[in-house]
Amino acid sequence: MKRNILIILAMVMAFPMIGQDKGKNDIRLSNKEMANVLYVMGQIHPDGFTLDLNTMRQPTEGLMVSYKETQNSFSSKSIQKVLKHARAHESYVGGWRDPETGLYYFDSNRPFAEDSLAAALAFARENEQMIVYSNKFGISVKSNYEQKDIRIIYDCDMGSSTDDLFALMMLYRYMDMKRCTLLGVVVDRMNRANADAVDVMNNYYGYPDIPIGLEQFGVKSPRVFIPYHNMAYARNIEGQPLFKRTVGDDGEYMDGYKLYRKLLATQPDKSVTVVSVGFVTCLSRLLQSGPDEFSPLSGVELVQRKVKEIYLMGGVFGDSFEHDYNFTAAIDYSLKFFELLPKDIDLCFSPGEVGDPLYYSAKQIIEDLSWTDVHPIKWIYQFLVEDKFQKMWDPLAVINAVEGDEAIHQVSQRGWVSLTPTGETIFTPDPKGNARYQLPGDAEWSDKLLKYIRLMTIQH
Ligand SMILES: [Ca+2]
Repeated sequence: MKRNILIILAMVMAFPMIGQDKGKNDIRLSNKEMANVLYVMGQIHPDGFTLDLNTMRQPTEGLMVSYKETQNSFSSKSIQKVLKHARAHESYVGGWRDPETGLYYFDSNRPFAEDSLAAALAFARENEQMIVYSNKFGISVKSNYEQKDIRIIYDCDMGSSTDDLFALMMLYRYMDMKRCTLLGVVVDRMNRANADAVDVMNNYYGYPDIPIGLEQFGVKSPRVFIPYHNMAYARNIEGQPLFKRTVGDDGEYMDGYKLYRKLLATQPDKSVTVVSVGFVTCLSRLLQSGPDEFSPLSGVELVQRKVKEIYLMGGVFGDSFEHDYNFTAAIDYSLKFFELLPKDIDLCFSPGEVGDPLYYSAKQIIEDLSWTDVHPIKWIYQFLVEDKFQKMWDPLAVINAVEGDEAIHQVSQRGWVSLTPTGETIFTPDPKGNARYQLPGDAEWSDKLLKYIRLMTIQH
């Protein structure tokens, strides 16, 4: 009996990465022997483990959610109950140690495919579980979030870096999970091709009717990192358009600031969250606007009444010497934005240095989109760039806006931010201030955040 347990443990330890062998194991263990194995597994893996009882392997793919029925099963005594449940269900047992109490918990797990995060989260919520665990990425996704009425206008400089596309992808995923409503997308980089790219994304991700606005008088000839503006017009070998669009070649886009006015006018007071990950040109023109067909209010009055908070990708704070791009590239608009913005609107800045370590390589992007041959972001990496990486700056503002400060490594104390004519952002601490900024995380935090974004990429 002892020999069997030792053999099994040696297998589990020697081949933890081989999870594909679905055949049942030849060595059959009694409940008592299996309980011993699980107990020892817990001792060997203080940070947790998952074991497929059929293969005696630790799975390397899939999402895991614990069943409510085996909740609060800790110590060796409860293993039999967990084992019985697991054998009657999918035969997965997980173990983890609660760092607060020091108790080691065992539970019966239900597996989900790695690309079924929304379903796994829904099951976790039904089962009152706090997390969904990804075997592939080794990260936990919080499931016990509060479902809030978050109404977002996403304002981006689509058409240069691909992080704007990934941040938009995250917003669709959050909508799939009913965590926010995307009211509209404002493109603050001129050229209708950039708005057409958003039209493609809306259609690809199943939200074809989200309105799109486009900047008409913004930054002249801004820097372009990856010239993907022709993505919307890609065709297959037969000459047919690859991607569906709603607006199409003949349609028109409303001026960006006008779309802001139209959307804000119909929203409840203090209900709108703006996520601005490009230039603030449309926001600046909105603040300078007067009454129109959508609202009798001036731009400043409309923003003051309807906008609750703004998450901004940009700014340089603390010891960082990095040059800010988003504010300085449109400095006249940026100065007006800071001057006119009502002081009671909350601001949270995501400086470049927070997203700098989140390198999403072209190879990983292609790999994570291997579930399809035709995808707008994949197209860019297949045909325009081969080996560039992309720093995931913009998704950090989106994650913060939807999931709150706890999803970010740390945010600064409150204060006021002002902008100098040379583009410096000056932070003055004050508990009554309207602004805070994200602080960079350590390597482990950055790695986990990138894996979280990758997990969102593989959903479909
Ligand atoms: Ca951007």
